[in-house]
Amino acid sequence: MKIVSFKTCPFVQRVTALLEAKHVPYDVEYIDLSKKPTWFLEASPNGQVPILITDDDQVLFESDAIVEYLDETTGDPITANDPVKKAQDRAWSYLASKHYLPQCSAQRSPDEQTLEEGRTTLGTAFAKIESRLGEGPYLDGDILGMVDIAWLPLLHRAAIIERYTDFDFLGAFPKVKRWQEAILATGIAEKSVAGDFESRFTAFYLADTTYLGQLAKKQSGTACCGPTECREEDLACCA
Ligand SMILES: N[C@@H](CCC(=O)N[C@@H](CS)C(=O)NCC(=O)O)C(=O)O
Repeated sequence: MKIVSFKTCPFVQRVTALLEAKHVPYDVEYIDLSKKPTWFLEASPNGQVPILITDDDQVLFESDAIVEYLDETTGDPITANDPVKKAQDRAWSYLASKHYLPQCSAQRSPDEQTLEEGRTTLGTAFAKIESRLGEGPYLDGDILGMVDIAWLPLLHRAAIIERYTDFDFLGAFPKVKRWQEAILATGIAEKSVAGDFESRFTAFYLADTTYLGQLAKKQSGTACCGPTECREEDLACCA
């Protein structure tokens, strides 16, 4: 099977993280979203990544639908059997995915006030999942589930931002912090992205034009990798 991807897309990462968690092999084809190829526009009804092309050439789109399909058709399902738990897990997953784009926007904030507004928006979601988290290490104990996978892109990106800038979207949420550590310790986050993910991600979100970029510059004393390496229009996924 093949995932059609854009390197910094969180919706793609949710799909690839599930495949990594289930040890399922897959191919990835990266496209330039600023110059979508004709074959992609013909295949993708919403013109967005991810799409999944199955081994018998069926095209699936929308990351929610793709992860459900993949969980049903590969390895042992990690989706709950009980209909109530399954519906609850879907809803907690939706709380994550509906914050992917707000996180992208917050990371591109041009000034401190905009970044703080973004932190507040994301904070409402993190506060809700904080109240849902138990002893851990994962949301439902020892077994990594669909909800953990849905939150992984948010937690992974927050960790990178914190490492470069000391700015922490999760600072007010101790259980979410422990959960972030546990999920990152699985190695799935790194495996689910391209080898140059971090340099592309920092080039775009820690560019000189963003407030986080200025924080990163202060922390390191040097400019971050900027759009001289990666053309900004190639990276403009969630702007
Ligand atoms: N609802 C979609 C959202 C996917 C999405 O927003 N993908 C972005 C990249 S992160 C995209 O393809 N943007 C290009 C466009 O909208 O034209 C899903 O869950 O798959």
